[in-house]
Amino acid sequence: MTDSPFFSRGPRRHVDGDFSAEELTLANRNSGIALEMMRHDLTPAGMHYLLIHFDIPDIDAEAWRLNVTGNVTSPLSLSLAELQTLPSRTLPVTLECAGNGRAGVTPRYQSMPWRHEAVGTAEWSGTPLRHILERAGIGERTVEIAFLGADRGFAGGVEHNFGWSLTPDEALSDDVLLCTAMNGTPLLPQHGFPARLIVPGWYGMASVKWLTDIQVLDQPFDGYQKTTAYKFRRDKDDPGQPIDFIRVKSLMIPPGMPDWFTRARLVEHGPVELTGRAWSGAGTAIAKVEVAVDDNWFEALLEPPQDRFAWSNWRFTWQATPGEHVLKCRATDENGDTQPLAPRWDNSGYGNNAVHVVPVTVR
Ligand SMILES: Nc1nc2c(c(=O)[nH]1)N[C@H]1C(S)=C(S)[C@@H](COP(=O)(O)O)O[C@H]1N2
Ligand SMILES: [Mo]
Repeated sequence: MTDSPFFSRGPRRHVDGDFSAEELTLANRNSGIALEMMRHDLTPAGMHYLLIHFDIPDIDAEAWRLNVTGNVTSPLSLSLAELQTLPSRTLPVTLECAGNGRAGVTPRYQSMPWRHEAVGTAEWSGTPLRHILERAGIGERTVEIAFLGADRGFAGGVEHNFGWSLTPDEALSDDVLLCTAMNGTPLLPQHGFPARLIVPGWYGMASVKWLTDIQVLDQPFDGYQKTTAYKFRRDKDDPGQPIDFIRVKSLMIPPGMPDWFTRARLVEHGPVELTGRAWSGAGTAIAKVEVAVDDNWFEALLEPPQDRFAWSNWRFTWQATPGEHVLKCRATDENGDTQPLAPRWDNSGYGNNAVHVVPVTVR
């Protein structure tokens, strides 16, 4: 981590109302899922949300190497072809950005202004990371394993490559994959080509894209994203709590048809099939999903997930009557954690898992 005289902390602050040009620029670079595409169990790659902090690096797959260094018996430098000879697994995984819902936290922290759309589920294929770590032989005094991407830039006045770290126990799970494919095809440049980490059950920041370096450390990783950026904080002076697992959440596919500009919804009266997705972190299953019509709550029908780390489908038939209505959905997971009715405060707008509210007009 290099402190830099350039781009020091900058003018980020908490605001109400209008979005700044900086937020607009980030919103144009980092697209979200169109909520109606939650109809698919697997999100097509072109509809999966994107979060790219710096620039998408220009990587030549032939020259690319994955270097494993530090506290290991045999440092490695693997080519893509060598990586692809290792045992492979495919897992459907729901990824969500920790900043999803930030625009709903008031006052709003100036960053990527996500509303609801920073989520998607893809089938990720690659080798369980443990095969690489076992080959390198991690030393006994290992405290953390750091993962660095090829992308470099500034945040909070600190110049760094995007990076994250896990403890050896976390990294040696058979579910943590070093992926070279998404939905059965090579990674797109924007999703981390040629290889990325997928850490199921964690918010997206752990799944480092454009991976080039694995550093086995006998002390905690000092990377900016881990030590500074991704912390739950009450205010800027709060040392904060580390962000890890995805919080329980559900979203509804907005029913009926939209008004182009406002996205307001018009629904025909009579039976309306409401449907959506629910998920939680750390492989915790969803126990129930409830739907509210004008604050009267009903239990929805919950389908089993495709897999432990993938979202579940839910549905509920609503007898829609003419007039204005407010629909909501709320998930509860097997730990008994449930979504709050209003956003919880976080200084950077992280982890907002408040219920999804969808106003509709019925004719
Ligand atoms: N190298 C690198 N990895 C990264 C990021 C990044 O900017 N650079 N963004 C992270 C964040 S915050 C999220 S939410 C996920 C998003 O993955 P996706 O763009 O493939 O959906 O990637 C993570 N991995
Ligand atoms: Mo993210």
